[in-house]
Amino acid sequence: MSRLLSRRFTRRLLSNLVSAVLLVLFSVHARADEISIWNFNDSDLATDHGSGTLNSNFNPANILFAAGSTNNARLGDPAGQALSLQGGTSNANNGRSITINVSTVGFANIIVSFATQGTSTGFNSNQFQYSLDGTTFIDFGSPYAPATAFGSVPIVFTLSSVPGLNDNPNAAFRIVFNGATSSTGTNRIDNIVVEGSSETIPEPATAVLLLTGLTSLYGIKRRRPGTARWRSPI
Ligand SMILES: [Ca+2]
Ligand SMILES: [Ca+2]
Repeated sequence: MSRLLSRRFTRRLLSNLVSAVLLVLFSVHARADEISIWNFNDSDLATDHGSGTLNSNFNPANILFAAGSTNNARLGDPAGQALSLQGGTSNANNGRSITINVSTVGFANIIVSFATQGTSTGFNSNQFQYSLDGTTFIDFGSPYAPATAFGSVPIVFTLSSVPGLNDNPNAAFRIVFNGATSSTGTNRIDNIVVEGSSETIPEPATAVLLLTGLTSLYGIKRRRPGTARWRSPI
C-alpha cells in the first residue's frame, strides 16, 4: 500500500514539475514590459516613465501641448495633455521630425506605439523610422495619416523583424512629418510607448535537457531490479 502511495506521489510530483517547466517556457514568450513612456501630461518632452530622450527639429514655436487621450495610456495614466505639432509658417515643418533615443539593453522584440489625431490641414503623410546606431534612420512601414480623433486604437509598429534593435544601447526611432497645408494644421500625439520582452528566453536545447532529466529520473525511480526496460512516466 505504501509503495503504491509512493508511486502515485512520485508520478504526481513529476507531472507537476513538467507542467511547471512548460508554464515557464510559455510565459517567457508572452510578457512584454514598457521601457519608456511619454504621456506629455506635464507639457514637456521629457520621458514620464522609464528612461530615454525625445527631441525635435521643429520650430520651437510650433511645438505645443493640447488635450490628450487615454488611447494607449499605460500604468493608469490619465488623458492629460498631448504633444501638438503645427505645420508652421509656410509649412516649414514639413520634412521635420521627432526622434526618440531609448536603450533596449536587456529587451527583445521591440514595439513602438502611440495615439494620434490630426486636423484636416495637418501632417497627413508621416513616416516611421528606426535606427540601430542613432545616426542612420531606415523607413519602417508605409506613411500613415492620423484619424481626425484619437479614438481607441493606437498606431503600432512591431519591430520583432529587426533583431538589430534588440539589446541595443543606441536604438532610436523617428517620425518624419509631411503633408501639412496650413501654418496652424496640427497633429497631436499621446502615450508614446517603447516596449519589449525583458525575460531571458531559455534555449530550446536547455528546455529539452530539463525535460529529459525529469523523465529520466522518473524512469530510474520506476525501474525494478533486473528489469532493463524503461517505462514511460505517462
Ligand atoms: Ca497625455
Ligand atoms: Ca514629460
